[in-house]
Amino acid sequence: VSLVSELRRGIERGELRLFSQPIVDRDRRVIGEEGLIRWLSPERGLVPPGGFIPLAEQTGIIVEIGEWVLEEACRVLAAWKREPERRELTFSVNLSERQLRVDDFTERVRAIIARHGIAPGRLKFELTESVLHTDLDRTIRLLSLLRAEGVLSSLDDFGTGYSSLSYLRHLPVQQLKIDRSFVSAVVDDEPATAIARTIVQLGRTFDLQVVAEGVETEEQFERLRDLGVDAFQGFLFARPRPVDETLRELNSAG
Ligand code: G
Ligand code: G
Ligand code: MN
Ligand code: NA
Repeated sequence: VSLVSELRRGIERGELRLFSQPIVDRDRRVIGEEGLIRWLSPERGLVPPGGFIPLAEQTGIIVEIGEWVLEEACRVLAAWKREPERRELTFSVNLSERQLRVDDFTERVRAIIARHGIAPGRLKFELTESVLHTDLDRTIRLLSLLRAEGVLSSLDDFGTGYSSLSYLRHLPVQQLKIDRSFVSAVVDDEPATAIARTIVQLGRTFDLQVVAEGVETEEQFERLRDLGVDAFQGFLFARPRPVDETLRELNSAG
């Protein structure tokens, strides 16, 4: 059996799992979570996204996977809405370029949000700079439509793409995520520190929240906080875990 047909069958059998990882503010208070998909395959075990997302993108299966992720995200947000301590949290969903190319993408997003009765401003889409390479005008239009609905957008893995920075003037995003490669080097590498500092300045200029991802040590956290980074994500604070675990914690905390 090919990996594609295994994946198709796995989706039918409900083998996808949504994990999530907290994002914290400068005082380490949780302000949101990022959804991170895994595939729990009976044959292959817990497959990380790198093991099937590229294939899903090539074959278009990512569109179906993306809808499922969005459903899960909205399910979580609907549960949080009932909790005074969590109702303000955002949930971020990674978006592949392919998903943006679906004709009625924004209508579908709107419909799922409405069906779950969640506040659009709690949902955030993470896009990499690669989505800017094809049909930038359309991407800008879609993100503007989402923004008009209240949905937030973020540029993920920021600093690793080959895009011109001029698009930042036109792109309706509200957040930049400093790529892990700069974060892991920030303590003893001056160029990485300079890049992180530059991203913070860009964020200030364009009024965007700046998040550092992949924070693993206290030293990195302190350094990035000194640079002015607004929010942080990484193993130092918490590892990704199944969203159902977080919802169970919520229920048992009652
Ligand atoms: O959890 P992990 O670090 O292995 O995730 C690796 C990458 O997989 C993430 O950076 C993200 O870009 C991608 N990814 C994770 N979950 C999703 C998802 O739900 N949809 C898409 N399109 N990509 C995802
Ligand atoms: O969307 P994106 O590809 O940026 O997803 C972030 C990835 O980084 C996820 O796969 C997640 O599991 C992983 N990750 C999250 N925190 C850390 C960390 O502190 N260190 C490392 N090495 N990876 C992390
Ligand atoms: Mn991401
Ligand atoms: Na990232």
